[in-house]
Order: sequence, then structure tokens, then C-alpha cells
Amino acid sequence: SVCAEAYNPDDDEDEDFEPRVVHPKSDEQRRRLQDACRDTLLFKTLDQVHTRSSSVRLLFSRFQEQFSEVLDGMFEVLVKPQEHIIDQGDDGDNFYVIERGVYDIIVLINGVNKCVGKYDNKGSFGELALMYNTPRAATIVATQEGALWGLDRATFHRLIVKNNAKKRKMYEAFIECVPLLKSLELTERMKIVDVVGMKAFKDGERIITQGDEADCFYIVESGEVKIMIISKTKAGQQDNAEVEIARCSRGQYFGELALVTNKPRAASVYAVGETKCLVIDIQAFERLLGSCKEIMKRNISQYEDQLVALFGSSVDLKR
Ligand code: 1OR
Ligand code: 1OR
Repeated sequence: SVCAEAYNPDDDEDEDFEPRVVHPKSDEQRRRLQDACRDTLLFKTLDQVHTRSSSVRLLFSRFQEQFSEVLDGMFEVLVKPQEHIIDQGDDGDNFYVIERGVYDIIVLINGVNKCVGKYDNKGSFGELALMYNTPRAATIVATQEGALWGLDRATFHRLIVKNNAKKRKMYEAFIECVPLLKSLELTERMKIVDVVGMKAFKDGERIITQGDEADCFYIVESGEVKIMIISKTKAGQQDNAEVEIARCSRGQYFGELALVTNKPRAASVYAVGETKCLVIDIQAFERLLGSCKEIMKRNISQYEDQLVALFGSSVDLKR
């Protein structure tokens, strides 16, 4: 059960005076909530939007303030097996972040309900209807007992959607110069911007681990990454050392292979120096980058040739 109280901060210098919703939480709940939201891409830009020209400390506190408003506004939802969290065609009420549970994504295609994907104990959904004021684009069904964190429409609007215009302005120039996205319409590119998160990595930090299951795709915004592989072919004969096979810098992408082939990550990826990447989750990737897949596949076919040249075999791609 949830209890909500209206809260009106006197010192809020925001333009709007909408009451702020606070759902009280125990320390334990708040800890679980913070864990669940740590990788929520839509919350990964709250800080970026206000950051450019002010002092670092100011920015940091602005981010903390916004993030804690988001956390305050969230409420716990326990779900039962077969429960419909969202029904396609409905009006949007809440945005959801997954704490645990498995959720099928079902879309009506040519009059038939088809399962097009699932969320497995992580991720978030329900942003589209709230962002674009459209009917729910998919049905989301819990396949087992689970727990979600909901954020109501008004709070989502005030804290997330209102930042979209700034976010678009901020990333427009960059996104326009990403070669992969050239073939998309401007409006399609801006829809990508609406849902991306920006993640910063320290020098040497591992971004992708070879063999892991994949759930997102990356575009380098600044800095550089190196791609390292432990070759199966090579490992059979020699040691298990990682070999550098490629680098990506501003405007280039990585992490597409596992999403396109439905296989584990084929290589590990590390930051070289301070690096920032745009991150797109697999559902947004499927929804918004479908028409870019041909370009990616063409580039993937070149990986095979390079692999043969490097290791004398391309078995790694044929698993
Ligand atoms: P929403 O508010 O429209 C349903 O409510 C949610 O399902 C939606 O926001 C997304 O967060 C989520 N197409 C549309 N919505 C999707 C999709 C999706 N996947 C998850 N959602 N596609 C599936 C991509 C794997 C494209 C299907 C053709
Ligand atoms: P991923 O999802 O498999 C690791 O996660 C990423 O590293 C992968 O997507 C690609 O984006 C990238 N050449 C260039 N880039 C590669 C290669 C590659 N393998 C993975 N990535 N190869 C050719 C080596 C000379 C190796 C192919 C197995």
C-alpha cells in the first residue's frame, strides 16, 4: 500500500509550481529503489542537461536534487504472475523501473498478439505514452511474481519530459555527425536522443565483457574505447591473453554485434582515457535503429575477414 502526500517546497526556484509528490519509504525500500534506478537510462541525463556552463559543484547538487525528486516520486508495485502492467492502446498513467521479475513485451501485429521481447530482471518501460501523449504501444505482462517502481505521469513530465527539448538541443549537433544514423529522418534521430542515456567511464574501465548477455548499444561521444578479444581459435593453441582488435572514437558505435546476432558479447570493450558514451537499450535499438541494421550487418561481414586475417579462422562469429 502506498500513501502520497503533497509537498510544496518554498525554496524551489523552478518556473512551475506544481505540487511535488512524495511517497515515503523505509531505508530498506530506498536502498532497493536506488539500486534499481542506478542504470535507468532516462535518469542518466538529468545531470547532463544542466551541466555545461555552471560550476561542477552546482551541477552535482542540481543532479542530486532532481534525482532525489524522482526517487521521492516513485512508489513500489508488487506484481503477480500473468498480471498485465500495461495494455496496448490504453492511456499512459505511469512509467516503470524494474526491480525484479520477468516481463513479456507483446505487440499486436496484423491482428495477432506477438511476443516481441522481454525484460529480464532489469530495464524500464512505459515512457512512450507519457513522452509523446500516445496510446500505449505494447502490452507488458509479468510472467512471474515481481516488483516494480512506478513514477506517475505528472512527475515524469515535470522531471523527465521537460528536459527533452534541452536534451535534443544538446545532442543534436553530435547525433547529426554519427555516420550510422545518416539515413534516418531528423525526427527519428531526435526520438533516439529522447531515450538515450549518457554514461561516463574512467580510463581502463570495462564497458562490455566478452561472453556476457547483451542489453544495450553504445555510441562514443568523447574519448576512445579499445576492443579486446580472447580468441577461441587462438586460445585452443596458446594462452588466453586478450588481443586488441580495434578502437572506436567520437561518432563510432560498438556493442551492436550481440544485438544483431542474438549471441553473447563477442569481445570486451575498455575505455581509453575518460570516455563518454550514449547508451541505447535493446528495445529502443530494435524500435528505432531497425533501418540501420543493414549497414551494421555489412560492417559485421568485414569483421569476419579481419578475423581470418588475424587468427586464420572466423569460428568466433559462427558459434
Ligand atoms: P508505452 O508507454 O507505449 C508500452 O507502453 C511500453 O512498452 C512502451 O512505452 C515501451 O516502453 C515498451 N515498441 C513499443 N514499445 C515497446 C517496445 C516496442 N518494446 C518495449 N516497449 N518494440 C519492441 C522492441 C523489442 C517494437 C515492436 C514493433
Ligand atoms: P558485441 O555486442 O559483441 C563487443 O560486444 C563489441 O566489440 C561488438 O559487439 C562489436 O561492436 C565489437 N572487429 C571490430 N569490432 C568488433 C569485433 C571485430 N568483434 C567485436 N567487435 N572483430 C574483427 C577482429 C579483427 C572480431 C569479430 C569476432
